[in-house]
Amino acid sequence: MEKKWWHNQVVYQIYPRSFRDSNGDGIGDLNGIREKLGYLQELGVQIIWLCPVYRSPNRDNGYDISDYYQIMEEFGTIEDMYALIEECKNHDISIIMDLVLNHSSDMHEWFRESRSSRENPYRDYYIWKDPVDGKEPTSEEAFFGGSVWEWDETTQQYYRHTFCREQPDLNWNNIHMRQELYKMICFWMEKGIQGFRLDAIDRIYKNESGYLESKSDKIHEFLKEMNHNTFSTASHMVTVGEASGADTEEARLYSAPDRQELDMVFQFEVMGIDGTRTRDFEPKGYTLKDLKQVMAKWQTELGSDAWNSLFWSNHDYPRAVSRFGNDAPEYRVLSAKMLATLLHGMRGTPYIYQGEEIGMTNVRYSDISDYRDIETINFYKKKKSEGWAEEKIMEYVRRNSRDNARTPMQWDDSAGAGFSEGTPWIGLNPNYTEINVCQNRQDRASVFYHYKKLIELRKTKDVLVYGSFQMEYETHSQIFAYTRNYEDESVLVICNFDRTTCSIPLNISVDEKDILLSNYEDLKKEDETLCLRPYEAVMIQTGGKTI
Ligand code: TEU
Ligand code: CA
Repeated sequence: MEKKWWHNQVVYQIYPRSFRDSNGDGIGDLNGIREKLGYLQELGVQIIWLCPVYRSPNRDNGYDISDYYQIMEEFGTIEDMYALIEECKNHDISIIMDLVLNHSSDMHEWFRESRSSRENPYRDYYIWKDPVDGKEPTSEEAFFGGSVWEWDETTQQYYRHTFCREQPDLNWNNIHMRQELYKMICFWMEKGIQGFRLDAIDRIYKNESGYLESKSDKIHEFLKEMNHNTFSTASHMVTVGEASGADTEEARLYSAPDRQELDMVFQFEVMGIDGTRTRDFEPKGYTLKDLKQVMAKWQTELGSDAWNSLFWSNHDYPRAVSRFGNDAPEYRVLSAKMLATLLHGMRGTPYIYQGEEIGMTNVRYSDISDYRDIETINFYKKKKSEGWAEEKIMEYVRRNSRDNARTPMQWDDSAGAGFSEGTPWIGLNPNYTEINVCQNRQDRASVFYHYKKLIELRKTKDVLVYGSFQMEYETHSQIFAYTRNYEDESVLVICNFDRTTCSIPLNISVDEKDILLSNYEDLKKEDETLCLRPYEAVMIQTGGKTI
């Protein structure tokens, strides 16, 4: 396969609102990100993905854009953005921007025009429909609650919004609308942006009846057209599409290089495995075997010509260590390192969500008024109206809320956690006094140094990047292990997903110097048995020998 500059790197995802506030108004900003580039460079990060920083009324924290060419006032100015782009170059860091192309804000000029009259030239930039049998044209439910159709009194039609009502869906069937988007993408490319993350890209196509078709050839047609008009006009671009429901075959259609659409997709098969944020936030039981099966499938079925994106969390999901590891004080560091080892040893490009590299956890706010996320608040209101008990709703909220990932980055143990000198827009996780960057940097055994080592390893060991993937101990219920093979190199990754100790047969001799990385100080091995302690993770170079 043709090697690409981003194959052996990681992407660090920044949620600007919660990263670093440089002027004390409680809201993270662009100058705050600029201040912290040295930190990211020390970690070994060479690509950052910025969640939306465009002008926005913030109904959905920047995912509702009112001007694609301007910066959100709270985040700074366009000059601050240029300064950030410049400073990133000095730190050898490329920037990926978020592209929200399924919808705009209802405050966008196009939508204001569009809703003003049926004859307006911008009318067709959005999806307007007459009632069908006196009702909404389709019965689809919006992501953040209610129907996807909103009645407009002035022009006596419905407009469609897949997310909240202030996020009207753009009409991709209109070529002029598409061309406006391509022009905007080229604008940012000319400014020095080296990649894009395409928000909800599997939702852009709506058919004649206004119904969303997430598996349509049309999406691929549009992406080819976009690629041709934008990304492919420069050589150094990297793109990742959010296609949450994609299966391996669709992911290949999006990301196989010869198709010239995108470089990678985010698929959410692991994200939904326990029912988090699926319908009514209803929890779903799953076992480690289920998780193994899903992850192994993506490793092997994507084929040798397409590329995976690897992630345990993002700004839309609870914290990885609280969800897939164990955030109890005695296991937090161990399990955070274990999860990192498992993921970064796999084939694909790993994404690190801010704070993950220091082992940040979910938050447990006591009251609904502490939450900021529109999805969480709408869920609360809905369940209240259905008569659910307060404590039950709050239990669901705490487990599912996107705000778990959106609490401010914990830099140090000072009053504002080093995030802000003012009052943060959303409450700090009280554990910032123990879990923070400063503490992590002082401790050579911290989660931070473990991530740093993993990032380094992927840059030096081709086997971790291009090696084939082979499951080991496949049916084991608490061990997740695999081998990577490339030319005459082999690496074995073994992770214990449980807090109990367990032994497995290992019939190769392992020397201290073969251990590339571990979250314990030594290896506990007796004859041909390897004893794995709680959440133990070890990456061993086996030099072509199989176990
Ligand atoms: O998320 C899209 C989205 O809602 C799905 O991926 C969803 O998370 C998944 O299908 C779960 O069922 C993006 C952004 O990441 C999110 O923050 C925005 O709120 C949303 O788009 C709207 O722009
Ligand atoms: Ca600020």
